[in-house]
Amino acid sequence: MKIAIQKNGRLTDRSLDLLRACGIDLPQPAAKLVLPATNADVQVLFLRDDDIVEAVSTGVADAGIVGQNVVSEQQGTDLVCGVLGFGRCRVCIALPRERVYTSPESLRGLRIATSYPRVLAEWLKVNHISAEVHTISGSVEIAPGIGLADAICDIVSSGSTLLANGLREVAVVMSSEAVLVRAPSATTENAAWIDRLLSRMDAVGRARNKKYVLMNIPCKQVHEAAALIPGLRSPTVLPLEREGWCGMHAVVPSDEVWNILDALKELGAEGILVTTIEALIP
Ligand code: PRT
Ligand code: ZN
Repeated sequence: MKIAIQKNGRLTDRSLDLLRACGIDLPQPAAKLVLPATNADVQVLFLRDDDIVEAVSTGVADAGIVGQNVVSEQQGTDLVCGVLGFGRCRVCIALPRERVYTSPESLRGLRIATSYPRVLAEWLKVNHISAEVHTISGSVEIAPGIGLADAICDIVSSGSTLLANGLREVAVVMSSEAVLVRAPSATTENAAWIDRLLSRMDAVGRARNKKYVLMNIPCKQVHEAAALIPGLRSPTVLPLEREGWCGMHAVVPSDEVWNILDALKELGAEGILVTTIEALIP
């Protein structure tokens, strides 16, 4: 199996981490373009993100990890088989701070600079706006300042780049995150392998927002504690050797752990362990 990921960019580390968390052992990448796994018949191909959709659509790679924004621009949406929950951003239209914006109508007749001409043209069409789309390959955010355009359409994540260039976001053209793409020519066997990879990726994604909480608690408090840590189906409750005490375990959303710990302590819980989960298969 050949899996294409970004060689050197925002998605590289998270893509490698995800493949490793799925159980594919990958050594530290050297300067090479191909990295073989040490425990499976898998090779990771390092490409520019702009080349991943083509590599997958032509079958050079069996699968790839790339931003939905790139996939949409290159009209590869049919190749997407799953969303991966990282690399989140949005493709937005931004205007110089002083320019008035009330609705997409405010963009009529403007020159809009972008590296996403197809995605932008589609949005303008849906909104029945005619505007001039200027395709530029980088540094889009400086285009209005140097008189090259009236507005831009570019990727935004925190918004600080827009702010630094005197621009403000006025409309979201698309939301994006990293996705898994699959070769249309994949054999049944390869397609099944990629399906398994995707379910492992989902399991890793689900586990990322969860912790496993274990504790000892007086048995008479188990019912009340179960309301705090309902777990997936129900918490696990086991009798302890010491009479009147139980062991209790459950999966808990990570962002609730802090508040739940205090409440469990108040119920008399002791020896509370909070651990990470590697994968969660429902
Ligand atoms: O060299 P190669 O072609 O492979 O990389 P690249 O430079 O084209 O892409 P890269 O590494 O910048 O981004 C890869 C993918 O990460 C994108 O296609 C998106 O799917 C995703 N992503 C997530 C982002 C951002 N967040 C992001 N913030 N891609 C780019 N940015 C840019 C943004 O355009 C702005 O200029 O980062 C800058 C800072 O953003 P703010 O809003 O946080 O200031
Ligand atoms: Zn790129």
